[in-house]
Amino acid sequence: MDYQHLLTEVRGSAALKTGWITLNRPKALNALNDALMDELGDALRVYDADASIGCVVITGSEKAFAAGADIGGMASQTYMDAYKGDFITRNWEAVRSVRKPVIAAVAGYALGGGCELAMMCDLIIAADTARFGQPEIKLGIIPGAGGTQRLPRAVGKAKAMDLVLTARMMDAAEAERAGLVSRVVPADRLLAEAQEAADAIGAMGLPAILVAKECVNRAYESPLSDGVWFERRMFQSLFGTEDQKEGMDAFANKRKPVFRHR
Ligand code: CO8
Repeated sequence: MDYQHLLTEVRGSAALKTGWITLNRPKALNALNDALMDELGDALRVYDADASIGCVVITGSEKAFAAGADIGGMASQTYMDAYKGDFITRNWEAVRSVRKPVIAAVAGYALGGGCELAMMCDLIIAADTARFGQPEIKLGIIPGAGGTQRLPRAVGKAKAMDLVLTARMMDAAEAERAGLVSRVVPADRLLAEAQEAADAIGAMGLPAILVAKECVNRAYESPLSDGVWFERRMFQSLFGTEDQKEGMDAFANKRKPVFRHR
């Protein structure tokens, strides 16, 4: 895939490979604009449709995962520009429609839209250099791609209010304590750690991967009783897969499963 603002590469040692996407606007600290987000949506759709891929990793540079939406591109917008041009909504939540797991590997700044992009991913692995924040209030605006909604769900109201209202940044250790990130690793281990997590996922059967992601995400969209009901039905449905037979036979016979992803 050939993009202006992204680098893409397929890597990994598991049966299902990993589709890597590196945000690549280094001079603007990977500030997000429509062109980049259109490309990101396209790359995600290509990986999602590729049967050899089990997992996607989105990363940035050592200095910035993404320092937010492109302020230069926003500065002169009027309400009508934003509304009619479908600003933010156009392709900015493409990550949400991906059925395979998406890992954000975050080093440096993940601010504003960058933090929101990371939060749209399924799990965040952070370098010890990572800094998360929703500093939009300093620009006279508020988060516009889920920051006021996903941050409180991830870290609770107290910290979310703190970050959104004061614009202060959270370092990686605080973000891990607060539950925003899954793991924190030394910066020079970040990409290897993300690949190891992706390989662990890529060793599983795809039906269970997709169903597991769907069920966990359901926890954010439904009351507990509905979510538990949905999980039970999805759990039962996996007994219709060859992978369930293979996984349990492999366990019984003390061998590694060879999943066929069906
Ligand atoms: N937009 C455009 N350019 C940016 C951005 C940005 N968000 N952030 C940094 N840059 C540019 C700088 O202008 C600078 O360019 P130049 O060299 O041409 O002057 C270059 O990147 C390097 O930046 P700095 O010199 O400022 O680097 P520092 O190390 O001194 O500071 C900071 C790094 C702290 C990250 C600082 O750049 C900063 O505060 N950036 C802005 C952070 C911010 O306010 N982010 C929120 C933006 S609003 C937003 O995200 C709305 C979200 C809407 C939804 C999005 C959905 C996904």
